[in-house]
Amino acid sequence: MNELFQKLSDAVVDMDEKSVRELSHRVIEEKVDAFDAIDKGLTKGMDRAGKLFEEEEYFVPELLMCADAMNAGVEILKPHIKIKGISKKHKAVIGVIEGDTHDIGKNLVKLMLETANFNVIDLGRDVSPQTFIDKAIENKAEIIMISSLMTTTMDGMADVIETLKKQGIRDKFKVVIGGGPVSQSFADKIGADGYSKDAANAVKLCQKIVGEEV
Ligand code: B12
Repeated sequence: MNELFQKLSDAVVDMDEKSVRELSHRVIEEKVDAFDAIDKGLTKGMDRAGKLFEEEEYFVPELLMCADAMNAGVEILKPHIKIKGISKKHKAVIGVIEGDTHDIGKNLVKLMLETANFNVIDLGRDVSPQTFIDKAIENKAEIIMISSLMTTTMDGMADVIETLKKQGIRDKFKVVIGGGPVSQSFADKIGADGYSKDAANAVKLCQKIVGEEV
């Protein structure tokens, strides 16, 4: 692994925004892959911070500072990501399900999709099932993308699909889900069209869904 990735990951864990900025500029100068730097460096650091939170070594303020450090790096690297894009702009709506305010992962998925030329409408967090549907209709989106980080909120994803069925419009949209407690078997159980464990694979999945595999 590139030593810069490890350093980026460490700097996120250390809440060291200044180092994250410097290292991100080095990534660009040294022509290291920007996407890998986000995926294997910054995101890895956020995952490690998450584990420290679970071990009660870090608390909410620390996590928020880690997230700020991670985002500072993402902003610098974003314009340098090279993903083979799709030819025309397919539309997706994305949001975090009702009751849930964890949006770091959702923001990364959105960023990667936009880099691949998707037109992504961000509904934010704590989004009700009906809002997902209303916004998808309003924006003529092809894909509804739902994120959930909590076992207590993930059933809201099933509500989106059930409501689509009740309203007779299930076949108008592809529903793609993701987030910590979500799995392929959960996606199958609720009848979602796709699941991805991370942002990189979410792009491949959506490209496949719109029939523009690259
Ligand atoms: C950061 C964090 C926070 C931050 C959130 C900041 C923010 N703006 O998002 C803060 C400190 C605010 C927070 C608050 C809370 N948190 Co919290 N938090 C976390 C933590 C540590 C990391 C999550 C994260 O950002 N990971 C990094 C990102 C990059 O990864 P990710 O989200 O998984 O996303 C990737 C993939 O999952 C996927 N993906 C994500 N979404 C989607 C969507 C689609 C469509 C697709 C295809 C893919 C995809 O791609 C992403 C990128 O690769 C997790 C623990 C963990 N290890 O997950 C707990 C965790 C999720 N939190 C938890 C809890 C309980 C809370 C609180 C209730 C705590 C409290 N008592 O106040 C509140 C929640 C308030 C609310 N109602 O939402 C629990 C949830 C437990 C459960 N019930 O399941 C966890 C699991 C910690 C734990 N073990 O206790 N939290």
